[in-house]
This record gives sequence, structure tokens and C-alpha cells, in this order.
Amino acid sequence: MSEVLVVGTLKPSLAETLTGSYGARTLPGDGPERDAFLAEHGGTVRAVVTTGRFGVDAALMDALPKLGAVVNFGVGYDTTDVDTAAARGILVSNTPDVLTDCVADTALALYLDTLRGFSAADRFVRDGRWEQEGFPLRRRASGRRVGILGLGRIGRAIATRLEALGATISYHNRRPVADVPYAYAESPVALAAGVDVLVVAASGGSGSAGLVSREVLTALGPDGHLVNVARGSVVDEHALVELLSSGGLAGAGLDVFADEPHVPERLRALDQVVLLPHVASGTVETRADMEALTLRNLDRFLHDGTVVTPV
Ligand code: 8YV
Repeated sequence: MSEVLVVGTLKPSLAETLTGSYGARTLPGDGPERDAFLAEHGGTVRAVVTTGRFGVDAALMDALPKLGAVVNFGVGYDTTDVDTAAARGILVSNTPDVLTDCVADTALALYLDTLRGFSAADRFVRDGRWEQEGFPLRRRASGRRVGILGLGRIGRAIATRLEALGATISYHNRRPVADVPYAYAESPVALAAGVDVLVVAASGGSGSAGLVSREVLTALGPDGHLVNVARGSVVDEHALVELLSSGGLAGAGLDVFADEPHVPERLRALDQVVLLPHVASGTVETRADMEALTLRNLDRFLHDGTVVTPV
């Protein structure tokens, strides 16, 4: 009898450990096979291990009547229905802290690349264009006004890095954060209106969906740049593409998208955007730390019914 269920595709070593040492089963994809699986095994599952890409919705919770914990590999858990989980007494854990530095490093890299155009310059050299023309001038990255949307652990680590570039930092958050030397903006629009670069580090989910709206992007303006390492859902991607294409926004650096792994063709065609395949936490060291913390959460739950890092 297996008590652990894998939902979605996990890091191979984690999937192997779960199958080999915990006897975990893996939920089949949509369709009759999944329904049959749930009918046969759903009643035995006590813990699900998943990632932010997949998660556990209320319908799946319905099919797992003994579920006690959703153990999420990753800090973001927006695909899991946390309200339903709380109402049913199902614990949800994530992997905070261990990935903060890598995600903040990625935000810094996107910031530099978006303003200075390094990826575009690399393409320029590879395409043999340097022999014909000079690479167009880009924007200075030091001494900029930067707005951070979401000043949690990751937002603060991004701010620390930007301080080294002489940035003047302001932020918007659900509530003002004590003990930070940065100016608080009352709304995302007010934040965007006063900065050169807006960096999105807010958590995903229904509370932040579309927070970076057309109005916010318009306030950022034709010389403004956007960096997003949070979730694609936080930004109105349609408005983003339109404004970038029409000169309403200068550039963007994106690690996350509305419908991953699909990136709109119109976005891919733009030279002033930097596009990454959701790699912010993607280093050997950090993914190993995330894996270890995921297993610690699972072990703790199976041992005493609690988790180490609840959301
Ligand atoms: C992914 C992330 O979890 O932690 C998060 O919220 O977005 C990433 O670290 C990771 O890619 C595994 O899906």
C-alpha cells in the first residue's frame, strides 16, 4: 500500500527516491487512465509530492479522501488550492530560503541583460553582423530607479544586489515592510510611475493575478523596463506584448510566462526582450537543497503529521 503520490514531473533523482524508498506511485495524466487510477488507489494516499507547475486542485483533493499533506518542490505553490487544503486540514509545505539567492541572481542577470542588451549583442556577434555595423547603444544599468513589486525574501535579496549598482529602490507590497530603507509606494501604478525598471517578485496565485496590468505597464512608460522572476500570471502578458511591440515599453526580461512552456511568437520576435525557460532556481546546488528540503517535509509528515516549512 503506497501512501505517497507523485503529481507531475519531478527532478529525476527525487522521483527515483520517492519510487524506490517510499514506494510512491505517479498519477497518470488526464483521461480514463487517471480516473481508474484514482478509483483504485486514491483512498490510500496520505501525501502528494508535486511542483508549482502541477499542484493539487480541489477536484484532486476530492479524489484523495485521506490526503494530509501537499509537499511542494519549489517556493511557489499557486497551483495548489490552499484555501480548500486549509478547510480540510491538509498541510501544504514549500521550499523557501534555499532558492532565494539563485532567484535573486537571475533577477539581477535579467536586469543587466535587459538594460544593456547582452543577449542581443551575443546574437549580433554570432550572426556575423559586427563586421558590417556597430551594435546599437543600450541603457545604463547603474544608478537607476528600481521598483520591486513584492518585498518578501526574494524581493529583498534582489534589492540588496541592486544596491551594489547604486540603484534607488522603492517597492510595493501587500503591506509596508518594517526595517527597510526603501520608499513604499501605495500601489503598483504609483510604483511603476516613479521608476525606470520594475522588478516583479510577488508570489503568484489569485491574489496577484494581473497585478501588473496594462495601466501599470503604461505608467512604466516608453523608457521603462520590466523584469519578472515571479509568475507569468502576475503580468498582463497580452498588454506587455502589445506595449513592447508599439514602443509603449522599452524592454523586458522574463523567466516566467502565462502559459509555460509556450511563449507567444510575438514576444519571441522582439530583440529588446530577454527570455529564459523558468530557470531561476535551476542550479545543481539549489535544486539539490530543494530536493533535500522536500524530502525532510515528507519525512516529517509521515513521521509525526507535521511539516518543516509550512506555507
Ligand atoms: C520551480 C519555482 O519550482 O520555486 C518556485 O516557485 O518557480 C521554481 O523553483 C522549479 O522550477 C521546479 O518546478
